[in-house]
Amino acid sequence: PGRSQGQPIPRNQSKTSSSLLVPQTAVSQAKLALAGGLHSTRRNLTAGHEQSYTNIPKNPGRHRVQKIDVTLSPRDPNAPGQFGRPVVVPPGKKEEAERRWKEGNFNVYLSDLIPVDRAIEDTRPTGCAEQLVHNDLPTTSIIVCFVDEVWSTLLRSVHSVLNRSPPHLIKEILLVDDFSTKDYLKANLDKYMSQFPKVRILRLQERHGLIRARLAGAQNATGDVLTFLDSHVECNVGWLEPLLERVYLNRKKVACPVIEVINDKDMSYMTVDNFQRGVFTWPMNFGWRTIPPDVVAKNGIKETDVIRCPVMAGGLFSIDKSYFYELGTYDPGLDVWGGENMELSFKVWMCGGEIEIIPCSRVGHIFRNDNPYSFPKDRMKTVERNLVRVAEVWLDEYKDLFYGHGDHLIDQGLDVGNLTQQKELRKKLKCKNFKWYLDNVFPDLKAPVVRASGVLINPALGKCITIENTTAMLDDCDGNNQLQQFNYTWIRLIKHGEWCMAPIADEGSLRLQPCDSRDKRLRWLHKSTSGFHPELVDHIVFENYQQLLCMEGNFSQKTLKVSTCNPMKPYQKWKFEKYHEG
Ligand code: UD2
Ligand code: MN
Repeated sequence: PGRSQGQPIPRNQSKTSSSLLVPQTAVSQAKLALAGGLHSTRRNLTAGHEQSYTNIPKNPGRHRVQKIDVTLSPRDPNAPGQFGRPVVVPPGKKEEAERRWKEGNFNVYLSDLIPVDRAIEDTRPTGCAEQLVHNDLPTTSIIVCFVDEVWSTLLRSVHSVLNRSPPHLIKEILLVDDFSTKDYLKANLDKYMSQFPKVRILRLQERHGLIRARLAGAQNATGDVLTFLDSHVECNVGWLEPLLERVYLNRKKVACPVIEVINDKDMSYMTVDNFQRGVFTWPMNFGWRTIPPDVVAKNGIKETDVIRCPVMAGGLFSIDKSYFYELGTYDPGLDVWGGENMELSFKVWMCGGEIEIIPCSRVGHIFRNDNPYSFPKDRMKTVERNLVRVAEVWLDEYKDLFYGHGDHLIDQGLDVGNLTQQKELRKKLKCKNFKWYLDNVFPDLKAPVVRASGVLINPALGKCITIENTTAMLDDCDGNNQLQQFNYTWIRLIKHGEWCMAPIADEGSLRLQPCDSRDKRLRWLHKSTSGFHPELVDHIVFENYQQLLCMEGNFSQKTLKVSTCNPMKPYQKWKFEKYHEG
């Protein structure tokens, strides 16, 4: 996994810029998605308003979203960063600014320079201000977890909530201090926040990590809905009501604002491209994808339409508190940071809920290239371990795609802890399987359960592998012969039904054995000198992972053997009938 999570595509930025941490630009992704042709149903992309509005609860009275923003006539309109404008570090302060960068992995010097209650531009699409929400929306507890957050950004987050939300909807703002070490947070925070009766500070006595810190916040929350925020955000005008409205319409909806970009270098508030969804690529890397423009046009999708979201970014969302508990909250076995957004997303979708991005709700967030705080254990291992927990509980037969694209840390004895409770929970909630999720929520994800399949041919010999008793032999190719059918899995097993191809070292022969996903002897690297690609058949060999021996056919007999790999030997080159893109 990368060192941090990518940001959505800011508007008016070069679409080909690679500095945005966005794996795919809007343009190239449009081509990709169209090639798949899977985007054509409106149902998969936007929420059905029709459906939601049919079960409107009790009081149908509605009003326009309130435009509450006490920063609109700022005390100092000329202050740096006012109205979300970019700020330049004054000459002579460059060194100081550079030095202070690492306090938060963004321009901390500039953050301290701009007002904690600055105004920002109202970036909502046209039409949002006219939308109606119910008069009797539920109240919410805002939960902000932080560890050693920069003073000015923490304050700006809190001010933006207080200044731009209808007061009666905010039950409380819970600041959960995840065992920060910075003195200013210990000495000054209580005093500063005491001017706001709704703000409560919860101090954890040991480092919980953001996942368990959120759970501690939830335990202490008294509002109907939980709204989670990161500690370096700026909520925009009218951000809250549209989120609560979705939860009100259906308590199983999890509502996310559009996450906008607070530039880490100049602290400007940048709006983002419309129509972005949260998705993931293997091995479960979160990312943003824009719905292609012609799909938007063809389906008549409006800028204000709620977007169905396969996975949430993680940090900012509203969820009905009782529903959150019904779902068993987060897996409390997840540590520190990472993967919890996948877990909750799969859980919500597969167990009867929905995740939506609400374009009329917008919150800015500082995306950073690296976590500014330390991890109690190795960072990569922590994230990998979290993801393995998610994969084992939720991915079913698709988990091999995760392992096959990843680093196989699980092979190196990674202890992921006990998963019984999580698996029990999934059963108890009668959740749907991962295939259902792929078919219904994220049909454009490429997820073939095997990497290659069909007959396994040696092009130089013109022969295929066949099974006699349990021994692998060569024979004339026959695609209809069951004994010649193999699957090549993402974790590099060559499977014939439930049996796996194994080298028998002393004989040098090849035989089927019961599969064991941990047995490295059963793994075959389908190697080519220039990467894995079916067209490169001339270069492809099957090299045994453990013994570094290659599969080789015999010219005069029908036999197969394993022998020392030699890229010059054509009888060591193999090709599957079909390769599946994933
Ligand atoms: C994103 C999410 C973040 C979380 C993470 C994956 C957004 C905007 N942000 O990464 O919320 O879902 O992906 O796990 O969607 N924190 C603690 N204790 C810790 C570590 C972090 O309290 O041990 C706090 C931290 O101060 C911050 C929040 O948790 O307020 C999220 O951490 P981050 O900002 O480093 O995560 P981010 O935005 O890179
Ligand atoms: Mn963050």
